[in-house]
Amino acid sequence: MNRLLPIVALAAAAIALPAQAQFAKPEDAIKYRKAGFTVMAAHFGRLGAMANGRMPYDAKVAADNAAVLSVVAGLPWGAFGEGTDKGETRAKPEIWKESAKFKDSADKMQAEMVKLAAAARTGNLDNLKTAFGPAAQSCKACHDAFRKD
Ligand code: ASC
Repeated sequence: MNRLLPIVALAAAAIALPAQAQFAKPEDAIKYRKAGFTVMAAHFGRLGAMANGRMPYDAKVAADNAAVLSVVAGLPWGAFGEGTDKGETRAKPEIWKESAKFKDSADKMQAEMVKLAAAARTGNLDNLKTAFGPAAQSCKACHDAFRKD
């Protein structure tokens, strides 16, 4: 799994790009991107629990969770297409008004998740802790700027 990770990440990036055209309805895209963030929250939460000592550190569990994150982090972005600003969403209009800034934030988060996965693969808890903070910050920065509440 670990040796395949760069290939898996590239594949995820490649399928994420044309994803926008793959949704029949805006609601489907909204549901898809929310699902991606929900999956991320589950896996990121486990890493946070280990980094903060709320869950015993297990190097393999950490590496597996981070590997999932580094792939799923590439998926939601193709689902912010036209017409997906309304409906069951907390997405702010700034996503579409400041799309370059939004893309930078999304890219930053993905880069942090790749770094987190690399840190997790070292099997060292201190490395995981070091990478976790900036990764969490990259989630928060985007939420603060682009998500309601
Ligand atoms: C999580 C989660 C988020 C981020 C964010 C980090 O575990 O669900 O949205 O971390 O709270 O600041």
